[in-house]
Amino acid sequence: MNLDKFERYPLTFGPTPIEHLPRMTEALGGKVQIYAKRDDCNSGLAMGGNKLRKLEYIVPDAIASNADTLVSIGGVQSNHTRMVAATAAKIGMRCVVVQEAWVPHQDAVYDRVGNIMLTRLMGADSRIVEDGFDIGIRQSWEDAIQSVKDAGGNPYGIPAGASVHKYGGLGYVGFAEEVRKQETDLGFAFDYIIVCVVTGSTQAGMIVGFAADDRADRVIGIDASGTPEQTRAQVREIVDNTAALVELGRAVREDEIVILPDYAYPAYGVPSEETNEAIRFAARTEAMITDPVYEGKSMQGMMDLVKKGFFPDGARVLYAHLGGAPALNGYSYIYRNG
Ligand code: 5PA
Repeated sequence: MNLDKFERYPLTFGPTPIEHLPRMTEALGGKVQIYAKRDDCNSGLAMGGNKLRKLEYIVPDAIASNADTLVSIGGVQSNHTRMVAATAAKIGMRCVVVQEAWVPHQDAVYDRVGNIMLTRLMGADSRIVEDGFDIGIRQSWEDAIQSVKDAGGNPYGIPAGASVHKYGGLGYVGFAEEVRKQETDLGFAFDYIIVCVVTGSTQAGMIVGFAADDRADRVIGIDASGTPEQTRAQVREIVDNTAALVELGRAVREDEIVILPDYAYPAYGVPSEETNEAIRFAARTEAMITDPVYEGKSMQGMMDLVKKGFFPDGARVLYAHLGGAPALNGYSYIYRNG
């Protein structure tokens, strides 16, 4: 496997810490050791998160294309569009982001706070449209790309979550390589990795990266899209494309792609009571802040799997914390009493 041949534009601090979570481990019965890899603390750019690992491999291509404007898409409280806005500011490009109506919301300030506020603060042209949730290629995004051209600019398109971009999977191949190095220092290997999955390139990159030492099926994707067939198909596509790029040297089998659909209910962007309990649990045991759209659902999934005995006694589980806390501000009514 060869990741080093790809140019990487640094946007992060470097390798992210892995920490043991002793109070969470204890509260979940003490038989499964819980660790977190803190990609939520990976950068000084606008609170960081998983998208920066992906964007590090995309920026060189954007610069090489002579673009002057990054154009991307997400929901109103998208972390991804915040990260694209941050990247554009950092590399001195303009930024247009389409923010679709992916989530029904109650808070009056939902479209003023959290991610979208930071996005606007960094100077991005944030365009709210009415289209609903869909992880695929969107007309609204293509229209935004065209609008930059019409205004005489040179756009560089980045699809939702930077996922179906040709280099979208590379960043999380790097994550797997980083974990392998950290495991050498720690003196043990993790038995499972828990990751939230929606647009797919985070998990797809991990699958390819961990396929190199034959443990891709230990990457447990917790779907938060509520459209798991579409997410799985997108993961499959990104796995194949990324495996070819890094010359994995073998095909990834269907059974090496593990995505559990059981925790996304009632819908994308809407937390269940169990999700809210998981968010409170992580906050109260470890002061680890998770959000109602993504990480709260993967936290809920991990807790449920521990309780159900999915992991054998003594297993070491690595929770990939991918960021996303700013969205909590759009859900203040739910957490008004904690
Ligand atoms: C997101 C995605 P993938 O989209 O790569 O599967 O990652 C899921 C994910 N955790 C997990 C956090 C904090 C995320 O932000 N966010 C999207 C966004 O627009 O923010 C792409 C959906």
